[in-house]
Amino acid sequence: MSSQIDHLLNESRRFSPSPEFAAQAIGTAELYDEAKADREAFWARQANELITWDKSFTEVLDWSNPPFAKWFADGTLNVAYNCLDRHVEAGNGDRVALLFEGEPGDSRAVTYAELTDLVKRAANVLEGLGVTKGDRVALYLPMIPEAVAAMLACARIGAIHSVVFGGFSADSLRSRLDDAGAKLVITADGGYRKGKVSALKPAVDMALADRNGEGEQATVEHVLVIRRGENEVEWTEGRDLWWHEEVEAASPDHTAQGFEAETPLFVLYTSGTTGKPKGILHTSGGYLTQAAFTNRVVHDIHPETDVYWCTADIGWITGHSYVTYGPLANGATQVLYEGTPETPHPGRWWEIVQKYGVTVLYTAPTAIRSFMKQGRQIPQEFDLSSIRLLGSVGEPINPEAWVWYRDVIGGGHAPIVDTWWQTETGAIMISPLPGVTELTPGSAQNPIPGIEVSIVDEKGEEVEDGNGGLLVVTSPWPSMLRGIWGDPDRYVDTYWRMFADKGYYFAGDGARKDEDGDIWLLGRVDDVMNVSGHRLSTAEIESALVGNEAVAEAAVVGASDETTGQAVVAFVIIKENYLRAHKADGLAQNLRLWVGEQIGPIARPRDIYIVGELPKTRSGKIMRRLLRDVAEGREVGDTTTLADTAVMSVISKQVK
Ligand code: 7RM
Repeated sequence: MSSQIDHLLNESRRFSPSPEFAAQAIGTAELYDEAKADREAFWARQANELITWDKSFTEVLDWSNPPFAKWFADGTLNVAYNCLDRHVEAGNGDRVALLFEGEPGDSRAVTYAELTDLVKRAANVLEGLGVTKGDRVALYLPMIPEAVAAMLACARIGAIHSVVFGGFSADSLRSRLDDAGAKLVITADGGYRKGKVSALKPAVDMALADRNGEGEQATVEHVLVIRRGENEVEWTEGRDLWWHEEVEAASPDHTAQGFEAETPLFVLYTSGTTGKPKGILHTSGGYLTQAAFTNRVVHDIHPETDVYWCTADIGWITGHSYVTYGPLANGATQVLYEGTPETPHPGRWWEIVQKYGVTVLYTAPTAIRSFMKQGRQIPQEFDLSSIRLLGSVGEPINPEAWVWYRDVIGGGHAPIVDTWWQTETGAIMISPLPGVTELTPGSAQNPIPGIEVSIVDEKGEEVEDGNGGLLVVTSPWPSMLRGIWGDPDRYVDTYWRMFADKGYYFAGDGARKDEDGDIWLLGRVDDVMNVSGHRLSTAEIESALVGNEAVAEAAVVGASDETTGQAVVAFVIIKENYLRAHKADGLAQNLRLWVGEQIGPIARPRDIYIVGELPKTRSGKIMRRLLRDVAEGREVGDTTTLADTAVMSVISKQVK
């Protein structure tokens, strides 16, 4: 099997930062040179300048026992102090940390002083419940300020939080609680989603109920319940406590203690290919350094003037690094929105941008494509002129969506940073620097200063520029995962076994470097299709499909085929305005021909299914595995991590 992935699409548009943007940008070209000259010294400088250490570190990186890295190991710090108290001590207590916007329209500004007070009280509550350093605390919460406070309260006392997406079922929650051995759960009565209160507490109750005498008793001792939805809740006396009662009664004084830099900060579960979720472990000093650094230089955060908005849920790594830790370590002011983009009207996000004067917006391609599907007239009803920088994360952003994002949301001038990274990498790894890089739509472009990657074949040899291969990280980085909770062998096997002799981290993604040295992400290697011996990436064919005026979203998979080995099967969603103006007759055939013209006959889908929805995770990633089941006529596999578990039966019906 060859790991080469054929390259099909070319993009020639380029966008330079304006001189005004470049002049004020925090990340400069010198950072690349500095990091190249001495990588460890570069990260040491970032760690010293961005973080307040209780005790300074003397050693930068300990890589004596790979792949188990230690960064800044003899230094001590308190992560919550870095995100809160020090800003208050510096005289910025009145600066707004969180501009909270509830879905029903309630809003609340929380200053750094107020958030610090809340976190100190919450830390006292947790300690009062017997939670201490190293204990695991599960958070199952809506996007409200208390969720951020709960994460920081854990960090403050050295407890390890594990955030579980509010949309996950009781079963998924239970398996994560069991795997982590959580001592405490922090949840809410509910949160607002799509115009109504979506209850959370019943799922916690179910997750904690002894399952049919199966015996295994959960480790959870208490459940702290935040009041948000005014929902009736069932109460287990002795176990359940109201957050607001405990917090109000708690002392507002709490001294942050310094912990060693390698103190675990959180475990975040991501579904592995084998089904059993992996608890990705991150620690404190290195993680906070890279989260803060990237938020500063990639999102170009000027804490005094910017109003930043990362739309990610805290149940996703993006919410950890770019809602909670990075921006708060930098003392930024940010929007926190509870609800869904279309509630109560399709312009809700743009109304929020206008209301708060958002300057930097960071979101996912799936959201951008869904706004494209509805048409530009919706955002155009709002004043988006405050926006000066846009970011994208989570999936390849196809050039058409990139250009739409820049034109319609970014006023035709905002740079876009397409940021590649993973739960495992903890922070951004590949991205333009917005004041430096000449932008290429669709490409994440270059590793950030201090990060080294390569694109290799299955032997670990670098492939020639222009060819597709496997993306690897070739040297350890500060925010790298430190392991899989409770399973060190799986950590080594999953990420380091493939290129053990070279010591490379294998990311699981395909990528290609073009003649300009820009990196193009091609999708998960597991999703690569082999058609008559040609290895085709999902990203390029999907990009070609959404490049057609009729198509809003597309997902392609390889389905077994008697003559070609595998055949390309595409699932597409048609734009609403296209459907209003045209008949859909013959559209599938036209799209097959279109793909053939755009990238060549080899990529022409055998089947194109027009569907109303695609199966996505809560963070917006397409679950191609499920579409492969449909394309090959199998029963659809495990759907528990889907945002909307009903979509697969709808798609199966549409395909039949
Ligand atoms: C941050 C996050 C990780 C996977 C990763 C890729 C894909 C993420 C991009 C991207 C192309 C991007 N963490 N991915 N960002 N692909 N361009 N800018 O998403 O753990 O949830 O997912 O997401 O496949 O391996 S994650």
